[in-house]
Amino acid sequence: MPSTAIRTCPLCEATCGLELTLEGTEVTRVRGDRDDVFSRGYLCPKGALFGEFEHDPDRLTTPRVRRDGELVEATWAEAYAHIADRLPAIQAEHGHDAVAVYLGNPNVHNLSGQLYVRPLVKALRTRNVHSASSVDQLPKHVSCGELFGDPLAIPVPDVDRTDLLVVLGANPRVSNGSLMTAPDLPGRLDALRDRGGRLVVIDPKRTRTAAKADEHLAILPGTDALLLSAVVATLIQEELIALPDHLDGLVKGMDEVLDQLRWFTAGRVAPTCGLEAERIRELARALATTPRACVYGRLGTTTQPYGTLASWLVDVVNLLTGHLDVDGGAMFPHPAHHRTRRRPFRTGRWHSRVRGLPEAIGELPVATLTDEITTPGDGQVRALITVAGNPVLSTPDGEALDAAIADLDLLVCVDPYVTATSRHADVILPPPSALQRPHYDLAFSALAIRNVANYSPPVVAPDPNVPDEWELLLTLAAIALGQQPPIDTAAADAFVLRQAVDGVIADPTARLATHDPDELLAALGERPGPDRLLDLLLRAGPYGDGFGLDPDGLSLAELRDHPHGIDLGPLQPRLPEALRTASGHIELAPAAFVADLTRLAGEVEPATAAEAPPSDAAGDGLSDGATLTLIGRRHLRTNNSWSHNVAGLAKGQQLCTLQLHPDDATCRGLVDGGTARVTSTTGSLEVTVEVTDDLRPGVVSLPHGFGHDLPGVEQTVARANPGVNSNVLTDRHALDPISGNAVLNGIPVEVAPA
Ligand SMILES: Nc1nc2c(c(=O)[nH]1)N[C@H]1C(S)=C(S)[C@@H](COP(=O)(O)OP(=O)(O)OC[C@H]3O[C@@H](n4cnc5c(=O)[nH]c(N)nc54)[C@H](O)[C@@H]3O)O[C@H]1N2
Ligand SMILES: Nc1nc2c(c(=O)[nH]1)N[C@H]1C(S)=C(S)[C@@H](COP(=O)(O)OP(=O)(O)OC[C@H]3O[C@@H](n4cnc5c(=O)[nH]c(N)nc54)[C@H](O)[C@@H]3O)O[C@H]1N2
Ligand code: SF4
Ligand SMILES: [Mo]
Repeated sequence: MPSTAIRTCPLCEATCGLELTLEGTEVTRVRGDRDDVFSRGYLCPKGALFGEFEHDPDRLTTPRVRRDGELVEATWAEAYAHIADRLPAIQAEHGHDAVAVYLGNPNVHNLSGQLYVRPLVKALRTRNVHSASSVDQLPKHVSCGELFGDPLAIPVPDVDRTDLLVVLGANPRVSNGSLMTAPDLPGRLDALRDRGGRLVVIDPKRTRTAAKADEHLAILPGTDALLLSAVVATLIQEELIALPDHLDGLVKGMDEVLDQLRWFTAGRVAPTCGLEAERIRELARALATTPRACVYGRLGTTTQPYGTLASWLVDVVNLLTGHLDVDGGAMFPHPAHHRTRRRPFRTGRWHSRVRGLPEAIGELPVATLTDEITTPGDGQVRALITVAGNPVLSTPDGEALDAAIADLDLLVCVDPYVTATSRHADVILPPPSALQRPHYDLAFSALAIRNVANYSPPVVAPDPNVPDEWELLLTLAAIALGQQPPIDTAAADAFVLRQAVDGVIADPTARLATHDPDELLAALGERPGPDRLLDLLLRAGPYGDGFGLDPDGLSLAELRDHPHGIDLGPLQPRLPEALRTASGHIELAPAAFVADLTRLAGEVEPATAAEAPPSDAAGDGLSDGATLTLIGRRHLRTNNSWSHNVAGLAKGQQLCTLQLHPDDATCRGLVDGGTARVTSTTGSLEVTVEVTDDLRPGVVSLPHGFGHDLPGVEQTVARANPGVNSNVLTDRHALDPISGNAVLNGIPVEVAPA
């Protein structure tokens, strides 16, 4: 008899509800859950193939251990013993920093990753913590950390109520949204236009989102901060600045920001942006005069040389046009879980050993991991633990990293596949199927355009002989602390819970400050694993039952009774309550940001731009006939590096092509379907050409996450149609200097027939 189960999709940030049909443990059909309070039945091609992701025959079900050079199957005990033999010894001999960690994107889609990676990182006591954040959204964290005092207080566009949405460097019709959790963004963008609203897309490419917009501005890569500065300069010139009433008197540094940005007039910057000045001015006027309007910036604005400035200026523009923390503007979500109040935000609490790059949100830029592995000296990295990451394909200068990790003394990968990265592993620890674990979106409920809470219990009973991902992470933590496996993970979990309870009670902003920790522990009961921690966070959270304070409030039990989720309503204004700055104000003019405006201004002066190193010369992206500017793209049927093995998704299509404008193709003798050689200062590759006028002349596009033909990769479908690793072309020395985020867009390349 088939059974059905309701579950939130873990494959992207949209958090759609899935209705799964199962025969035994096998998913035989997936539909959108029409009763889901947020997604209302929406489903994309990836979600529809959720079952194929889970049942992929290449997924590992037992650990692998390297013996005589070969990655062979091993028992869990053997795999753990292998790690216990080496990991503590490496740290004892070479110091804690000799072990680095890389945390990949799927951790954020996984309750175990969200709750148990931190204990592992703490146990390792290393400064060499890296994650996919520094090839993604780190500039936004740093910008919000400085402005609002909380790197996780990220305003999201109130898509359902806005009448003008300006999208910079994002393609939500394909990505389904990022730092903007909303199922069915295609439908929501249609609805915006149906109610008479306008969508403006600013992107070097006429993307699917741009093609369906009211206006598309084909900006040159890397010039968003200039464009946004010119919007502010126009607001100043035309006296259009009007803060939201409730924020008057709450903003510090406003005069300084205005003084600094006045110079960046539309007339001055427009040629560098590749746009007409008047269109920038019109954009400023439209933002200022539309009562419900919002600017939203995403990946194209963060993975570039001015990532922090662009992220900052998005919020500056929203504030100055009266749209920050206001209905229909950019608003702060209020998720259901308790979030511990952090110390005042600060970057640079430590620096990377080799390049002296500053820490941000507890991590160092992954772009410098190769340097830390290959540069001898005290503190050299000799071991690496990856959890849900594939840095060889997803971080800059992938070839150099590939070579570096091959020489490590120990590589442990927590991953279900033998990938471009984990092929070098000494031990691979595969997590169980997503069907066997509970799901709750701690990260994405804090970025959602409505306040929603939705819990999914495991669909398939966990196998008692296979560790769940949280057990695996706690085992690694215990090993790092010198314990010998087998580890009592229930005891380790009790310790983690005790710390979490103490943390909640110690938090002066928590509702439970006067509670007795033992009472809370007793109320949470004896059930190790993420459910219990989640229950604590929900009950202590703003809508929670407060362990008796509000009997009608939220708890895990309450969510279990609502399998389609609980809608907690539209976003509400949250300032000043959500501010965590020391001053209690919005700090609009962080010193480092203001200082970086000098570099930005240098992009405008042709004489200065000419002196900048090529990787920083983003403003000079206008095609000079020889050098082209490379950007990336996503496809509806991909998910970073790890969806290409799902046969039903890939469908044998050639998705990894170099897209370029017909004029750029013709003058180089390139034809559609032919092969081009693409060369940057870092590397070179050959790739199939796709000629399209979707790109503006001078800009070419190549997706990331491909390149699955390296020796040893065990992804049969992906290998058959491997594509190329675009990060062979990206430079690990090209960073946004404030955040340390890698520059993955706007790469100067030469393109010629192969
Ligand atoms: N050039 C270029 N590079 C980019 C980007 C770009 O636009 N251009 N985008 C960047 C962005 S935004 C991101 S987020 C990064 C992503 O970079 P990564 O996070 O390094 O890469 P993913 O491809 O997401 O790899 C995830 C790995 O997690 C494994 N995995 C999947 N599910 C689970 C699970 O439940 N548990 C565990 N333990 N493992 C799991 C997969 O098998 C895969 O090996 O790439 C970045 N790199
Ligand atoms: N189908 C699918 N969905 C995904 C993913 C996936 O791999 N596949 N990955 C997920 C992840 S990890 C993330 S982080 C999100 C990302 O979500 P988005 O940010 O929406 O995704 P991208 O398609 O990378 O959009 C970036 C856009 O920026 C443009 N761009 C490049 N350089 C510049 C520039 O300098 N300025 C401006 N204005 N635009 C520029 C590119 O042309 C591109 O259209 O998507 C998520 N969703
Ligand atoms: S849009 Fe994202 S969350 Fe929704 S079904 Fe597709 S992959 Fe899953
Ligand atoms: Mo990402």
